[in-house]
Amino acid sequence: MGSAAGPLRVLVDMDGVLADFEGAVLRGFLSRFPGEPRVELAERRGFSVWEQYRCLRRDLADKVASIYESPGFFLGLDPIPGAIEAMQEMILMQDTEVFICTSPLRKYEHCILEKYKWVEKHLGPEFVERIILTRDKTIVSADLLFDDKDTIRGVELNPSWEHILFTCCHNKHIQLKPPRRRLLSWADDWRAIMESKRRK
Ligand code: U2P
Ligand code: MG
Repeated sequence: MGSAAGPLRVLVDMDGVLADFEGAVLRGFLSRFPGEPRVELAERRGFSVWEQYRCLRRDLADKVASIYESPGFFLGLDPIPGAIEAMQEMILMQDTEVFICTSPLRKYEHCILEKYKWVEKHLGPEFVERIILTRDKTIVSADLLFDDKDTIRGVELNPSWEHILFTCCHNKHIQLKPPRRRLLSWADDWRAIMESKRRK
C-alpha cells in the first residue's frame, strides 16, 4: 500500500498496455497465413493468443507463435494510443517512481533485446533504466501494477501492488469482482487511480 511518507511506486506492463501486441499478431498472421482461419480482435478471449489459436485448430498454435517469435516483431509494435504521453507525464510527477515491468517470452532470443530497443525508441534512455524484466511480477514490490493479464500469479501469494486491469481485446468481457479495478484505456483516469493510492 502507498504510504503518506514514501513516493508512490507504479509498475506499467508492456505488451497490451504500452505496446500493441494483439494488433501486430493478427496483422502478422494474416499476411503470413492468409488462407488460414484466424481470431479477429473482437473474438479474442483469454490472455494467451497461443491457447485460443490452439482451440481453433491444434496446428494453428505454433503458426501464431511463429509470428511473435519472429525477429523484428517486438521492435515493430505500435504504441497503444496515449501510452507514450501518459508515461512521459507520469515520470515527471512528484513523489512518483515509474517502472516498466514486462515478462520475456520463454523463447527470448529476439524478444528481450527488442523490448529494450522499443523502450529506447519510443520512450527514451531514461525509461531503459526503468525496465524490470521478470517472469514473476508478484515478487516486485510496488503500490500499483497496470497490466492487461487478468490473473497474475507467482511465488508471492500476496503481492504488494494493486493490480489495475488494463482493458485489452482479450479481457474486456471479464466481469471483475469488487474491489478490483480497471483502466479502460490511457484516455481513462489513470491519474485518479494513482491519487487514490497516495491517500491510503
Ligand atoms: O509470455 C511472455 C510475455 O509476452 C507477452 N505475451 C505473450 C503471449 C501472449 O499471448 N500475449 C502476450 O501479451 C506478455 O508480455 P507483457 O505483457 O508482460 O509485456 C507476456 O507476459
Ligand atoms: Mg501485458
